[in-house]
Amino acid sequence: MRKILLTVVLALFAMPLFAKDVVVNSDDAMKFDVSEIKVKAGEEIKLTLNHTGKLGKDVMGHNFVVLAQGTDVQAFANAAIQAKATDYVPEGNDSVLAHTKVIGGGESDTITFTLKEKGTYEFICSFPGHSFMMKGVIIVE
Ligand SMILES: [Cu+2]
Repeated sequence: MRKILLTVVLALFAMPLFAKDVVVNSDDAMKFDVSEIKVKAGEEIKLTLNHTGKLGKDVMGHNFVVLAQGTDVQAFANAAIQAKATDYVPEGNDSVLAHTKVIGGGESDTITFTLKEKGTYEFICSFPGHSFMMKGVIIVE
């Protein structure tokens, strides 16, 4: 009986009381290793973007940008090209729900964010020319 109780208590502690950890790796081949991320509505997401390559952020920089549902991704990516000073995230753009900074080989960045509404959110790397390869979806259930 006591053992069962202990197991139940441990199981409770093992539940995601804190943020959901998501790790996304990117590389010199202009790829994310994840194309689909599933989370629950309202849960805090702790997302770490790693760059496992060797190239610097000026030539092979990557970021992770979460876009609002219904965003015209191509139009956003085009606007982002102009925003080098702000890590290719246009300032004051309502489409951006969360983003990391731009990182180069060997670097990482971690962000936390929450998606409250169920649905499908697109994510991209907004470094010029990368979004057609570096993209995926966050499915919020
Ligand atoms: Cu990139």
